[in-house]
Amino acid sequence: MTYFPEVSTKIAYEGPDSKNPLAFRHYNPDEVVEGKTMRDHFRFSVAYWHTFRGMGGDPFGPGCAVRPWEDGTDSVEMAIKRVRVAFEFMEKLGTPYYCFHDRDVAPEGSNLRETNANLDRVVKVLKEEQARTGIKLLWGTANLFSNKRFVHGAATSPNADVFAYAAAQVKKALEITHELGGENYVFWGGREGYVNLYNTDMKRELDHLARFFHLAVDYKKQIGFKGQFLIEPKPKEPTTHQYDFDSAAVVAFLKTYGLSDHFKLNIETNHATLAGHTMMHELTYASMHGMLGSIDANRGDLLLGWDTDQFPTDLYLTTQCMLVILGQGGLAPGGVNFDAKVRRESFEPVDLFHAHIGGMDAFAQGLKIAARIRAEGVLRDVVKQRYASWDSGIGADIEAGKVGFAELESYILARGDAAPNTSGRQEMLENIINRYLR
Ligand code: XUL
Ligand code: CO
Repeated sequence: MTYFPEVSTKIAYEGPDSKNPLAFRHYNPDEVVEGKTMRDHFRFSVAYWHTFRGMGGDPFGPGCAVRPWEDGTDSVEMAIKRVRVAFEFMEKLGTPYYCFHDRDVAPEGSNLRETNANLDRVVKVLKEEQARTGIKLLWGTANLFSNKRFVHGAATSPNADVFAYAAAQVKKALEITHELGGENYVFWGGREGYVNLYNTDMKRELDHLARFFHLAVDYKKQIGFKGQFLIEPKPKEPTTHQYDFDSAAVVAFLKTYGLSDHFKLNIETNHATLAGHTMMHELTYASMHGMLGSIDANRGDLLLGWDTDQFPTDLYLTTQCMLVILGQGGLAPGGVNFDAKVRRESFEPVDLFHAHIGGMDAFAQGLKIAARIRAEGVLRDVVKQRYASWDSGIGADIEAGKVGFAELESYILARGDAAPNTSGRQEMLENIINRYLR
């Protein structure tokens, strides 16, 4: 039985000159760049929710995706069949990982006990398919936002019972992620945030969120789960003020509440742009704190300005991502998860292949470009030179904490003025980057 007859074998690497739209032109899993194979650099992952649950619905109309395997039910039997579809797709595509929310893979029952039983039946099949194909779980997560009980949030709900429900749900999600050998576990804020301060005790909600994370850390230890915990920042949507606004807000939150040793960040491109940042900014901020753990690769449509979750194809973007990722020596145990969906107009199953192939190739090309830039050391040398005044003399004394305001005043009084600045050379540097962009 094949669910994707239009792709008869595994997508192959055919090299940059290939004109075959169902082949990789840059992603060559065994090719070594900076001492590591492309497979290990990226640890590419398919997002179960977009790729196997997304039907292309939008606020103006229902989904119109053609998915011949769907029988229109939300039954456990359909969920199990969908697992087979998913693994056939991922095997043909050659992605070594996938990610899911609990509710993507199995339907809710009429109470938590039934819901968990549904999940257990599907997890058994996920495990079977993982063993059959060697495809692994990059991360699991819990959907704490779709059900109406989460209308006011989950861990930050004003209703303590909802907090308890969310805790029970994450407990189970951690257990199944552990059982499936998941290498990370993600907390995306969902509805953790607020719309109006007239009805919101922000301090109390943030305290509860921190309590929730501490409980998760405790439970992780209790069950011996060794995966990395990740928080995924997002500034808005669905609430006006999402608590995990951006990298800086999340790092500050984690440090404030004594959680920073237990979490890293999962940075998503379209969330970065919604926060008014570039992806490179968000990655750099997390990385400089030693807290860049994984990425959700996608892009927004800057003309629309909401979370459009498109597949990444922009080489500047992927080059910038790879400059930061190479700069910190890689992402493992994290990876590059395509939190991206095909456009509503791209409704055929084969479009799922085109989308992922394009994203993987754009990252592979970005990796090769970034590696060439790094090999020639252009940016490194410019930055080093730009900060040279800190390497000796008064700069080194300031950094070493050897001088205070009085000494600095004497220093400037003796010199009369600060040494002249040098140009930032932004345009020259942008031109240099273009030289590598091929
Ligand atoms: C929402 C989003 C989520 C998380 C996982 O914008 O990115 O899908 O990645 O909950
Ligand atoms: Co995401």
